[in-house]
Amino acid sequence: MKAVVYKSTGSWYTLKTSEGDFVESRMKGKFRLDGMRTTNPIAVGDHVQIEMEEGLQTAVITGIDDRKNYIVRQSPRNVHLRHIISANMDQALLICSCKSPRTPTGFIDRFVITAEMYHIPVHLVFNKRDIYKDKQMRQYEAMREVYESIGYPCRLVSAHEPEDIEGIRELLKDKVTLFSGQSGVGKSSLINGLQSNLEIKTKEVSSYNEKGLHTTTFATMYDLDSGGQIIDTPGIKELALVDLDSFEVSHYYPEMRKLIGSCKFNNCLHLNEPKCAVKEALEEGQIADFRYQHYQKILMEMGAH
Ligand SMILES: Nc1nc2c(ncn2[C@@H]2O[C@H](COP(=O)(O)OP(=O)(O)O)[C@@H](O)[C@H]2O)c(=O)[nH]1
Ligand SMILES: [Mg+2]
Ligand SMILES: [Zn+2]
Repeated sequence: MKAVVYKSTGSWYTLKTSEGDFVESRMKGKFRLDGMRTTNPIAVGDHVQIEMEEGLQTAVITGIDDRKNYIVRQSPRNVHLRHIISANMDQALLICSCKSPRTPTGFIDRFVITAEMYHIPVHLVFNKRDIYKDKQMRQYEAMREVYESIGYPCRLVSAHEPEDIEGIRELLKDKVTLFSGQSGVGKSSLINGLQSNLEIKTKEVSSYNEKGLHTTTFATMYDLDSGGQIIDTPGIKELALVDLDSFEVSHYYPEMRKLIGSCKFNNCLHLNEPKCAVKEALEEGQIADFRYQHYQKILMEMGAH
């Protein structure tokens, strides 16, 4: 029988079978996919084959399908290990806010770079519009102009506004969507607004929880009655860039990617090289200053200059 992974906590997985039943399940044998060393061989969103256990309510996972995509982070305990956050997503919604808390554009840029690496389309959802003043509205408009021009649709919402929730519902219909964002921006509130019977705790994130136990960082998939699935990722504060070479970073900047062939040097890092098409575009205002500043910062952290 086929099934999809909805939740994984250590060695047990909650699956939804192709017949629509939820079943607890364990893994049989070892799987290693894509030659990657992972802390979790099976992740939320994975499509698996299962066999029911004789006389029990549980199942064993006997196989796993190839992934359409997946997103990983570095294991906090071992730099060589990857933790697969989730697999087989159609899109990601990055929940942001211009207030309480303000989402830094550096955080947004790292997220969209990661999504580009794994070929996951991103929508930026700015929540808490009900508490924005003119200043925050201007900040939102400025970000929207930049991000929409490079291919990331933006929308302004409030989790308290039913019409806004309905707009998001349309966006999610019949798709598997990763919900991400820093804690406090309103992910749980939005998910509860979309599907009230889930009653996910809001304001639940406490720092000592995140440091101590890893149970709070497991992703969970939820069905929407209106069609589609949400993958909630509590506890993911920062998506550090992993498995990325300094020469590749500009490939994951859509506004730079199209210029790379026009640089004089084919190994141009777009930092101080002469006749660099990226620097020229920056000077002409075709690339946003803050986007380029984050690019410089990321390369510096990788030791590129
Ligand atoms: N004013 C306002 N507050 C919100 C909105 N969405 C969420 N909040 C509040 O922000 C806090 C954090 O929300 P929560 O959903 O737990 O954020 P999460 O950490 O991203 O899951 C809670 O106190 C919510 O009531 C919104 O659209 N407007
Ligand atoms: Mg939450
Ligand atoms: Zn260049």
